[in-house]
Amino acid sequence: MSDFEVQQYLFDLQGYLVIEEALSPKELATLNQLLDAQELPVPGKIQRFGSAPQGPGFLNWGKPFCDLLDHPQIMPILRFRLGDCFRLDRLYGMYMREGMPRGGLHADYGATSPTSGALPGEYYPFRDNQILNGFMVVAWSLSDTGPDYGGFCCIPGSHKSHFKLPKQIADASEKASCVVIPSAPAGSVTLFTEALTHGTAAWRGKHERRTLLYKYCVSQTAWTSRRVQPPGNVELTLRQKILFREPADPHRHFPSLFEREAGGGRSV
Ligand SMILES: O=C(O)CCC(=O)C(=O)O
Ligand SMILES: [Fe+2]
Repeated sequence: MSDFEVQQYLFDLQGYLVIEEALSPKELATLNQLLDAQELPVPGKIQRFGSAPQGPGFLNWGKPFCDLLDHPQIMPILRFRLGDCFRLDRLYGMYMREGMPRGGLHADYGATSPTSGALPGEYYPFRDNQILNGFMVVAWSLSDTGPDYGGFCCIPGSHKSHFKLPKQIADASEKASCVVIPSAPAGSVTLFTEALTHGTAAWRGKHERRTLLYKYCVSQTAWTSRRVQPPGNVELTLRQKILFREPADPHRHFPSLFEREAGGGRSV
């Protein structure tokens, strides 16, 4: 079995996947330095920074943030989930300091979602060995997160659940054995489907939590009517530019990200 087959299997099984050492030590250090240079306020009630759509968000903070848009470590997995044509829908960073409380568990698709009236299977359709689920989150860890610290938490396998999240679990997620905080050391990337029931665990780390979240969806779908703007000061590649296009039908009205002309190369 290739690494890719293992990643594919585990992603489908769990609804999320952590790839460690996805960033080189140099990439990681550069991103952290650029973030330090922003001199953001100490994290408090607001846990987010650099959000978009409200302009380009943190993409305006330098090319290294744009290089993550189509980083080679994530493209094959996104392609398996979203097909050849997908867009960047929104992004934000999360930062937390010691003692910050947890957030609520939630899912954007499936039994627990606000749209739980959707027909069974629509939130996670599986056809002809293709899983095209609407939204994927790519979360880059710029500092260590995991069971000893807090951060991203989820209920593995819940993207396929047919039942709504019980209130008992939602009210005390920190005590529920089905909720896990995956270990995602600095430099790793966590990919998850928005159909997964997930949330933010309280932060116990002495160090600051720093995660960059990029959210992608199939080209014909959008979360809001607002769009992430391309950064003003960084020249994007042809392929990166495609990620900013308006929603449209795949292939017919929205180009593939994996054609040679898009700079992706057919084997990516
Ligand atoms: O990483 C986290 O703390 C949770 C993020 C989240 O809820 C999301 O991306 O939808
Ligand atoms: Fe979420």
